[in-house]
Amino acid sequence: MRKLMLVLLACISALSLVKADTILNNVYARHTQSLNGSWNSIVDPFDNGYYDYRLNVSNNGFFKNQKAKSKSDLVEYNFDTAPLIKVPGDWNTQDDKLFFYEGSVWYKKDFNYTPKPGTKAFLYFGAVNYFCNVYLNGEQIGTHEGGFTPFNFDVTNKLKEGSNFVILRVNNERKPEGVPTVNSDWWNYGGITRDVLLVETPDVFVDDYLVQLPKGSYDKVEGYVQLNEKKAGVEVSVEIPELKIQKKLLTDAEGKAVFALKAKPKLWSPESPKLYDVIIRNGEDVLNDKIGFRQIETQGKNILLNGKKTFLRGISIHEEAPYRQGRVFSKEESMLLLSWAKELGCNFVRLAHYPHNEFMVRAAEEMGLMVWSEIPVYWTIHWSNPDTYKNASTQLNDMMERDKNRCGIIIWSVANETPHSDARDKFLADLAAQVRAKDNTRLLSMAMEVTGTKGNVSQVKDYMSKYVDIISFNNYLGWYGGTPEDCKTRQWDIPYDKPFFISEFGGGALQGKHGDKTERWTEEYQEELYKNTLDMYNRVDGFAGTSPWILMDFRSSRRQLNGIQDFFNRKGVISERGLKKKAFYVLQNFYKMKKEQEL
Ligand code: GCB
Repeated sequence: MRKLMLVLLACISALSLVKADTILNNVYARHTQSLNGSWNSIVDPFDNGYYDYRLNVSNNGFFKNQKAKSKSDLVEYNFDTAPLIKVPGDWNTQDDKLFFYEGSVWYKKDFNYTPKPGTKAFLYFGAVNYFCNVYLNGEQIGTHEGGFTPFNFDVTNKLKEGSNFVILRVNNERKPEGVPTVNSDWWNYGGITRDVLLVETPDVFVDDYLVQLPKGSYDKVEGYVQLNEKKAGVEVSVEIPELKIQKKLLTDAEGKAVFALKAKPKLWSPESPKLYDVIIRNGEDVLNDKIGFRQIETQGKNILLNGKKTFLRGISIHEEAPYRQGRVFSKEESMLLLSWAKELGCNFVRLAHYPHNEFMVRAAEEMGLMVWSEIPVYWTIHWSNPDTYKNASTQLNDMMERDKNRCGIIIWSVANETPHSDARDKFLADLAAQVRAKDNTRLLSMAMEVTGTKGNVSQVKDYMSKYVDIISFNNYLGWYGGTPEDCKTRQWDIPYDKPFFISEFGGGALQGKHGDKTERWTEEYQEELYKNTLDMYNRVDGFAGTSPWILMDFRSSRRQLNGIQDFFNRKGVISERGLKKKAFYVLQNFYKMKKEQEL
């Protein structure tokens, strides 16, 4: 009975936790103080700093940052002498002992702050994997679940003049009901993996805006400016100097100013990734952005960019750093990965399997790469669990919120390789409806699977097909089933009047391992697989693009074969050390040919 009471109490206190505020749009254009750098860290496998010895959430946990006041005082932790860890950065690649670690780590950072009248302050996190409790000066200010989306808390009334400290309990244990769930094929990098910023804004400020071409139009720029408060009659302005737009607007009762302006911007495309300087102003509060304009649509089996048929010459990318491994968090590393995609001849990247950092998305846009952006609804998600759905839906919302002004993103993807069931169909249909309700200027898809094969005919028939604009599916013919030779005779039955896109194909090769084309793990096998697969799909009507799996070998706990995998998924066309495999050149040639055909 007592045990039950305690569990109930723990549940109630968990429910009363504060959730993060709405996300501050374009945070890097705001007035910020970086809290990146070295933080003190305490590894806490038993969650000793969170629960007491009866497993109740402690009200005197590590977040109090206690220090022994006298020589007889008992305090069994000390942040001041605890090892340093870098933020941003996953913990797995910073300390060998944490390579496989899944559990809690405490982080602490001291910082100075001088409150200013008429100014609000927010604590912003680019991403923390997977769950965190955030404490400021010894009090919890909120929690966040989901490892790849940003969140922030209003801390205006919680900051002190002078010295302050922020503490996080970060927990990356995989949970069956989580998003992603326990089952995945990438490294579960834990920690504060993206930037931490203290953001200052005026009391009344622009917390969101949208500037875009409305669906189907080329001579109008429309959108809105949204204040943090429901305040009517506030003057805000939208400026796009190059288009001679300088428009003053007044907010309505919701604190929102909607606009539609005549303009004929030069369109963004991979060949000419034109971005305009856009300035959103609310008195002293000024936000600068770079925004492009384009139309993306489908017509029958074609994908049209700015009204012109386009083949998506893509590659899938994990957010994993070349040479050093670990999570990518910088513009520089994002650009390195994307420059390899450019070298391949890509005009498109699939950022798998979760929202990548904002630098990656912005860099892709600047470099002329269209983007597929995805949430980690992957494999064996708990389809019938309402909390799981809420979690996925929140991640979808937050991904779309952060990147709504990125014209480079052309596809929102709501899932990857999910097994058919009624519960799954309902879950994904609801996510699809969410995308449609929020954005009609981009396409919707999800990476599906092959339904079955009879003789040499493979069929793709998925109930979700009616919800998507593009029939995307992953298929590993020649690797998980059949041989590369089978591609020569395989026929495809894809009974939809929609473009089809191969979101994944591929096979593993250890860079530098050579042999004949029938020997697994050799570059020659992978090369042959690429040749035959590309030939095969290229024969099928409606083939509108592909993002082979994958740009670079990446760490995965599932990949254990010694001497070959050593905890790397070897399906990269480039090794983790940046060395190109033979398949790289097959794909490069194919894309050269596809590009020439479009000219
Ligand atoms: C897939 C998954 C991807 C895996 C890949 C593989 O279908 O979508 O996450 O890494 O197969 O290598 O098996």
